[in-house]
Amino acid sequence: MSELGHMEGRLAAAGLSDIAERLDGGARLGLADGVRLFDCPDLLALGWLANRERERRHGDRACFNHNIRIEATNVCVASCLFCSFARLEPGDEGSYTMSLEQVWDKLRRRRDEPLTEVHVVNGLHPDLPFSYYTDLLSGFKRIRPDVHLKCFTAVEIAFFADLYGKTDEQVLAELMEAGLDSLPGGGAEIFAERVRRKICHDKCGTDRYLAIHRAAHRLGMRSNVTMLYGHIETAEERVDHMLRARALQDETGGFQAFIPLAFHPDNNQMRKLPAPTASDTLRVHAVARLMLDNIPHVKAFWIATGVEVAQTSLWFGVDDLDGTVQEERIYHMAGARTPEALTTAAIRRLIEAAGRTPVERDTLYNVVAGDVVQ
Ligand code: V47
Repeated sequence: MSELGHMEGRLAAAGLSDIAERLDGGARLGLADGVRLFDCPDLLALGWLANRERERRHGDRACFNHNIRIEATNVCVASCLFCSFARLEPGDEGSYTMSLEQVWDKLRRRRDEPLTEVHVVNGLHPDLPFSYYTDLLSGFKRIRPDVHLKCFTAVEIAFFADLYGKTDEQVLAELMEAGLDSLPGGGAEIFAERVRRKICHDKCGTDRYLAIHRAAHRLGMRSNVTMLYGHIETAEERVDHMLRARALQDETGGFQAFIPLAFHPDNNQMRKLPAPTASDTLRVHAVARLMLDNIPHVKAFWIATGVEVAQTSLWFGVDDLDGTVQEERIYHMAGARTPEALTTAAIRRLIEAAGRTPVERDTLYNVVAGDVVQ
């Protein structure tokens, strides 16, 4: 039997033939299809389908980014059950807020490195002036005007608007004026209201998260969208999350990447839950590739998935491994045993060893000069 014939038999046995045919005809998958994909017992059949879509878009390329992560404060007024990073009050044990000089120093120390992105995520600090954030951005641009600033989740934007008495659009416009280039995808968690009420009831809700991304796209910025999985959400709620992201993407086209984030249970209020398994992680990335026909990239954030699973995911729908990262606290405080940084050479080696072709990209997915696209 030919390999294709073998796979057709396998897809039929897994009950996925009709989905494969509809994908071939360019049809979109719906909620019930997504739930069937999650329920499918044959992980390799699911992966084969996702890999087919991945290779149609990206061939054998896998991209990564030379970036750094900065978390300027972990003081946070929100009480998300999954979070191990936040400290409620400025004086609480383990809380910190960097001075602007300390924040800028993180970039100054890497002034000569060919990094292309700074990714900033913070707690929701109740006492800082708005100028802390605008100065943070303009200071970065003074140090390295060429570096792309991907800063502040939609949840932070909503918090700034409420705290400083501005509209969401005003906040975005003023931050852009100071140097903001795009929004990261954090804060999405699970869009279904049932889950949000339980795990993150006191921060920006789903409609506002999506409205802020819509506004950012209208202002000309790009952004990402994440999904925190492996806690109390159902398969249906995962697919619903993907469909809400897909619907906004139909409107604006502004999302670049969908990023599933594996829940890490250490040191937070959901610590009794087990961490998602490797096969669940591969499944979530594969289903995302199949549901999200309009979002170009599916990213495995290697800090969250683990390096080995991130590498394997390159055959399960994933075409992007995020970046070098350098310093990461949110996952490491929640029990991640991944390294805190990878060099670009190490990421390239991982990608090549997985049988893919590494391509260094910038935040907007331009190939970085000097890298070659085959
Ligand atoms: O929104 C927090 C998640 C997110 C835990 O846009 C946790 O390129 C698992 O959004 N276990 C912030 N996850 C990080 C983020 C991100 C990461 C990489 C790339 C991009 C991008 C964005 O981290 C939060 C939350 O969903 N998170 N605590 C935890 N215990």
